[in-house]
Amino acid sequence: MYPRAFRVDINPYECFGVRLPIVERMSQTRFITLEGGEGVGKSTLMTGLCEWLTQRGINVRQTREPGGTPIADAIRQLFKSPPGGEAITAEGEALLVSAARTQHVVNVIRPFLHSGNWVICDRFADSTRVYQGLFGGVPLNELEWLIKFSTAGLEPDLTFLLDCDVSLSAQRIGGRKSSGEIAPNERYDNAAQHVHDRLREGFRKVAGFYPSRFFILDASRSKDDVLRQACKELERRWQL
Ligand code: ATM
Repeated sequence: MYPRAFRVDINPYECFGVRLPIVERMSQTRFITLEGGEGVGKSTLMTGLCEWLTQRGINVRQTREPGGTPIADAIRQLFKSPPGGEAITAEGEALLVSAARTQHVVNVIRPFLHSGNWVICDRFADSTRVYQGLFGGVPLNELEWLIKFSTAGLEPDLTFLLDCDVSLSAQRIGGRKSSGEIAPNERYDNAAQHVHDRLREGFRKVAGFYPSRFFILDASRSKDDVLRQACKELERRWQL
């Protein structure tokens, strides 16, 4: 099995076997990430989760990668539309997203968590493991070092992987693009189905490396159903 980053698991709801009261349980901030290919419904789930948590009195901030700070947003632009038609290597991509990530972690994610907010991030290091690692061919052990360096060891408490058949997500993207709701993504839009299949397989594989952190959602269900599955998992994990 792929080596799991070192981490001490402590049950935050118990102290010497005594269950903490609800207020203390809810004051514990959480870092949640959403992962999956394009068109699986990450943005819709983000909106639903933020509303659901806010209704429970939890301060929640949403963000995304690459991006989230002015420098990281500039890197996102460079990453998504490389200038001069120059092909970027997978190693170059890994370094770019890592540079964006360190800005994001230090200037946005950690300060939000420290000031009592939960943070939900659309994509994080698992996207690097999949896009630049399993798909792009950068050895995972090298990426792991880069991820640890750029995050200073910050790991999500929970990652929702939205998983569905590639033909369904392609259909959803096609609809949103023709209605002008989303801009075309030059990098993966025109890729053949087998590319998207490999990305999907990559996400499922990475989820297998971290079984206790990942929760796989069946993204072929309706958006209400997907949100229900996710909220149920939040309730189960953290007794919200
Ligand atoms: P969206 O935010 O529109 O999903 O685009 C971000 C792109 O960046 C996405 N490409 N597609 N599809 C995935 C890619 N990406 C990486 O390749 N590595 C990363 O580490 C991250 C965070 C994103």
